[in-house]
Amino acid sequence: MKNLAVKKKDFLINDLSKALEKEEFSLVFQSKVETQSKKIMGAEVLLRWCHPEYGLIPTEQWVLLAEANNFLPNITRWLAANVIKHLAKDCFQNISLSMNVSPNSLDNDFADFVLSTLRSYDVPASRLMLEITESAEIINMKKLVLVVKKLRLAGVKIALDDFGAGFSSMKYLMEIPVDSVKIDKEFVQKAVGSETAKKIFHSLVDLAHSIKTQVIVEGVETEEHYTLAQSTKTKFVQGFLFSKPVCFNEFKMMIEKT
Ligand code: G
Ligand code: MN
Repeated sequence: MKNLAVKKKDFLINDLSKALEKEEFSLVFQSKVETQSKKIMGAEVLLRWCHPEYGLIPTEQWVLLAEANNFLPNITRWLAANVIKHLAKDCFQNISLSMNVSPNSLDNDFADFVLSTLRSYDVPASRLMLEITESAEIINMKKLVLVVKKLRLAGVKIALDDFGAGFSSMKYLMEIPVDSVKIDKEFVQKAVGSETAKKIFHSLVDLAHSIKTQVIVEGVETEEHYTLAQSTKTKFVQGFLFSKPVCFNEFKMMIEKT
């Protein structure tokens, strides 16, 4: 006998397999802000899945199911195509956009798809950033490094996401050539109340800078977090202090005002 949670999970997997064709995914945009000027220079584009019956499903929940059931590569392609379409819009001319990619969806076919879509929309590759998440274990590091090199050679920017939070951050940083690291939100947040955490936060930023990698501080929710990020001379900040993830129209209004 299956319990209700398992039953619900089975339903969700089945529904998730059809969510793309049923157009149940939407995009939200969270500003990335230049640290000193507070000017919006881009956004991270995030996916939201609105289930017809259960409503908004928390991302952590469906991403795990999608990863385990091999739906993620198709969903990631759909996201990439839509991000690039948005980059081609007039209102986004001076904006860069980033998106999350699980390392195991980042294969050669995906890279070719991204590069040909960029070409067909005549969008410079440097306006797209792929954030490699540490959520899944990397199955084939050698292959991943080749794909990352190919994308970077074409101009696409690569970031290491949630840096410092997982077990493999340092290994990833040693093996994968990246343009940016996004320091996991926990570091700036904990740094406010603890001298030790503050030192760790500074060390992570210094480490990234010392290997000529740009830093984006995530999870900036308060003025205190912002002051701390500012003190490290990191280039970009992201977090609820500036904006939560918002729909296209709202984000468009925000960049018009900036
Ligand atoms: O892991 P990744 O960097 O892709 O994180 C994106 C997620 O982090 C989004 O779901 C977004 O809502 C959340 N997020 C963004 N800014 C903040 C913040 O300032 N505080 C918290 N708690 N979550 C945030
Ligand atoms: Mn991210």
